[in-house]
Amino acid sequence: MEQNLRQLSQRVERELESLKSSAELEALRVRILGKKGELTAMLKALGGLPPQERPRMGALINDERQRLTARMDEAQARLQAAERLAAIQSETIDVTEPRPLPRMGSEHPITLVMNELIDCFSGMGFEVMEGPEVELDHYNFELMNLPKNHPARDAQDTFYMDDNIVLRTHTSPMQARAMLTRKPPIRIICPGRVYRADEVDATHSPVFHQMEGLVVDEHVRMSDLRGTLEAFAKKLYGPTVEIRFRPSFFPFTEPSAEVDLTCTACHGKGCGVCKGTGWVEVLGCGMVNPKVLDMCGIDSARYSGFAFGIGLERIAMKRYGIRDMRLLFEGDARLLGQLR
Ligand code: 2U9
Repeated sequence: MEQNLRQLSQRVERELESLKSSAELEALRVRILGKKGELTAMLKALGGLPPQERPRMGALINDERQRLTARMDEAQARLQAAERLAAIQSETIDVTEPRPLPRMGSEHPITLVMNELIDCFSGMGFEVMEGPEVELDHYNFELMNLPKNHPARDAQDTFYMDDNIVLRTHTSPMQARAMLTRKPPIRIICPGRVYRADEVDATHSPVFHQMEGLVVDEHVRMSDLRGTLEAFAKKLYGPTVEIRFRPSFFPFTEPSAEVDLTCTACHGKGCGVCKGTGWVEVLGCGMVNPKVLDMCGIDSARYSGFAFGIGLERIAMKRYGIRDMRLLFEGDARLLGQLR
């Protein structure tokens, strides 16, 4: 039995040297030291020896068990360390490896133009105010001097939710709210989506964007309106651009005007863009109708104001050479990607 023990011990030593994984080591541990293992079997076989040999042989087997246990623990520590290192190396990320760029989003041309206009008017001391797109008839029409029988309220132009609620047809109701809740001086711009029951074509859409501006204070004059719009035009299109006012009519302003800028494509000489006139219409404006001031709680005997309205689609289409308004609403990434 002593010889068997020595052979077992040498065999286990050899196997310990050639182990490749901690799983193999565990299998060896079970095969030698486990309940049904080879060394355990030797202990069980002690009963077959003559009684005087049993204590010495028993001690030899127990010593060998302790020694092998220690050797296996050592091997386990070594194998586990190697396995951990291999795992770390295989999981290392090469941060220098080139990879395809993720698809980037881009701002919509309307957003680009809106932000540009907000920057321009903020620089002149205007504050941005936004409000609801679903509005009371009272704010959208009545306070804007568009009484119940006014042609601009025609069902063809307005989306009525019910008798009193509409999708706002302009951002003016926001300015009415400002006048009703604040005291002059008021200097605000109201950008946002507005709705009109128009058929879709290259220049019309039932939803579009406006930015309206309102200034109310003592002694506000038409020359203030002109100076403000001239500064806006030069900031947006450069110092050589000129503006001209043409008389117009809006129920909420009196007097009213439409404003043209010199055509930036031909610098006023006349071309296809401006249909040979040298001028391009960009916005409408006027002095706030005193009736509107009074209905909005501002004393028209003391205060006056000017207002303007800019269609953002028109500016964006000119700025980016987009000929069909539908392109602005279709969300085709190929269009948006070109303007990044
Ligand atoms: C208040 C009083 C007056 C806003 C104004 C216009 C002229 C105008 C158009 C421009 C292009 C609409 O989007 S568009 O089609 N707007 O011409 N808007 S004056 O006047 C106001 C606003 C608020 C309290």
